[in-house]
Amino acid sequence: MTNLITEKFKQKVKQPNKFQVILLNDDYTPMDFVVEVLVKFFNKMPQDASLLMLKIHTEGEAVCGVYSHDVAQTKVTQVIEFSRRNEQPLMCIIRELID
Ligand code: TYC
Repeated sequence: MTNLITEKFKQKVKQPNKFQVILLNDDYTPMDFVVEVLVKFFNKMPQDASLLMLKIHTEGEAVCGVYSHDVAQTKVTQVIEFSRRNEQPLMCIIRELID
């Protein structure tokens, strides 16, 4: 009975949506620069960053991290600003994770 009442009045807690931050391959950005971005903005270890960079290079894209919308948007802005300041065309996008 107690359980029934608890169930009936239990608040529905909605989990916040998650967003993948994805780096895209291009023909121009140096591999070392992409590794630097992965270490600097996605907190990857250099060895993991190298493997992830190669995955993007061969497959066209890869997920670099999953975050709340705010954090994901900030990562995209930081990566694109840093790339343009260094005259690189590297592209970074957000994709919403559907559950
Ligand atoms: N394809 C690039 C090159 O051959 C390297 C690269 C990897 C560029 C990943 C972008 O997101 C990227 N120099």
